[in-house]
Amino acid sequence: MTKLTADNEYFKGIGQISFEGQETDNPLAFRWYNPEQVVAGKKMKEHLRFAGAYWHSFCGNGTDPFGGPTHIFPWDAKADVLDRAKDKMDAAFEFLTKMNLPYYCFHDVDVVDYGNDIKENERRMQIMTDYAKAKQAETGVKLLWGTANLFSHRRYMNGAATNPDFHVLSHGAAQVKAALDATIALNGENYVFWGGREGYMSLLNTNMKREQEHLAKFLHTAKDYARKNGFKGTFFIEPKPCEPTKHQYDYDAATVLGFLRQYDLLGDFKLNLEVNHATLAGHTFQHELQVAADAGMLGSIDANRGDEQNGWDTDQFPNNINEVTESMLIILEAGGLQGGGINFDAKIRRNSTDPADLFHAHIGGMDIFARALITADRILQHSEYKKIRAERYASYDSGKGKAFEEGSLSLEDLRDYAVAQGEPQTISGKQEFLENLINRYI
Ligand code: XLS
Ligand code: NI
Ligand code: NI
Repeated sequence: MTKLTADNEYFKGIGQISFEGQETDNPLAFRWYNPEQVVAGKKMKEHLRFAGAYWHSFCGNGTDPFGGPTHIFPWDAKADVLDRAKDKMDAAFEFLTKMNLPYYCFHDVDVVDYGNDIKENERRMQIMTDYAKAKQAETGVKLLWGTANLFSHRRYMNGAATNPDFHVLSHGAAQVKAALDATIALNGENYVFWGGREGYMSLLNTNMKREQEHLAKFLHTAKDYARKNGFKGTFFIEPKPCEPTKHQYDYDAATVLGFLRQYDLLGDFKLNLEVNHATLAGHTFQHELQVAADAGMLGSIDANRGDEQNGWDTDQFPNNINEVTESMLIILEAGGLQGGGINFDAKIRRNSTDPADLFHAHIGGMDIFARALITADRILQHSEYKKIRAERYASYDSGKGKAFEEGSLSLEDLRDYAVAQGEPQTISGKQEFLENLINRYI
C-alpha cells in the first residue's frame, strides 16, 4: 500500500485493526474475527468473505428526508469530478485495508459522479476502473460485486428495465453495459441487480405482465453480453418488497425464484439476500435464507438490520447475536454461500460523525458474524439440534410414511392407514427447548 503520510491519510490516528481475542479492552480490535482460524474445515475469512459497501461508507453523508449532510468527507473537497473520485477511492482502499476487509462492492455512480452524457460517463468509469485496478493490485482487496444504480436519476422515476418508455430502458442498458465492463475488468466475482424502481406506484397506470416480461428480457440481454465478454461469475437478484416503489417485482426470495424459473434465468442467477429487506417483506432473515438454500440459490448476503419499531430500510449494522447465529446455522447447513460473501449494506447513523465510528460499525458487524459462525458450528457439531429436527420427520423414514414420500400411496390408502392407526398422539415441537439450546451455545 502507498505509504500513508500526513497529506494522504484520511483515517488519521487509526491503524491496522487486528484480532486480539475476547479478553481485549481495545475497542478498535476484533474479539472474534480471526481470519485464519479454522471453523468447520475452512478459514473464517473463506466462510465470511466480508465486503465494504462503497455507497454507504464513502458516499452516504448522513442526509435524511429532513436534513442535509452531517458527514463532511475530506475526500469530497476537490472541484474536479475525477480528482474527487480518486480521493474517495484512496480513502476507500485505506479503510478497507485497515479494516482487513478482503472485498468491496460498488454502484457505478458511487465510484464517480455521472451526468447525462453517456459517452462522458463511460470515459469517467474507464479512468476509474484503471485506477481501481491499480489499487486492487497494490492492496489485494478484491471486488465482490459491481452494480448499476438505476433508481436515483429522475429518468428512472417510472423504473428502468420496467419503464413504460423504451427510451428510458435503453439508458438503463447503457449504464448496465458500462458497469458490467468495469466489473469484468476488475475481476469482479459477481454482478448484482437490485431494482429499486422495478415495480409500480399504482396499478391504475401499470401493465404488470408487460413490465415483468421486459425485466426478464433485459436480464437475459445483460447476461448474454457479460458472458460474451468473458464474465464467469454469478448474477444476483436482490429481493426487496417495496421502498422506493410501493410494490417491487422482486418482492422476496420465493417471488424471485418463481420469476427466474418462469423466464429461464435459474442457470445464471442466484439470490443476494438482505436482512432488512426480509423484515420489510414480513419475513425473518432466516426465512429468506432457508427459501434460497432449499432451492440451491443462496448466493450472497447484504448484512444489516432494521429497527424493530420502524417500517423502513434503516440499514443499521448487524448486532443481534440470536438472529445472526440462526442465520449462520442455515448458511452452514447449506454448505455456505455460492460465490458471494457478506457485504455490509449498512450505514452509520446520521449523528455518528467521528471517523472512528465507521470502524466501530464494521468491527461490530464482523465480530458478530465470526461469533455466530463459531457458535453455529458448535451447535451443529455437538448439540441435539439436527437430531431433534430429523426425529420430527421419522415417521416418513420407513413404512407407509416412506411409501407416501415415494408417491406410491393413493388417497384411499392414506384413509385406510388413518382408520387402522386411530387418533395420533400429540408430539411436542420443543420450540422453547431449542431456543434455550441456541442461547446455551451463544
Ligand atoms: C437498497 C439496496 C441496495 C442494493 C444495491 O435497499 O439494498 O443498496 O444492495 O443496489
Ligand atoms: Ni442491498
Ligand atoms: Ni437495502
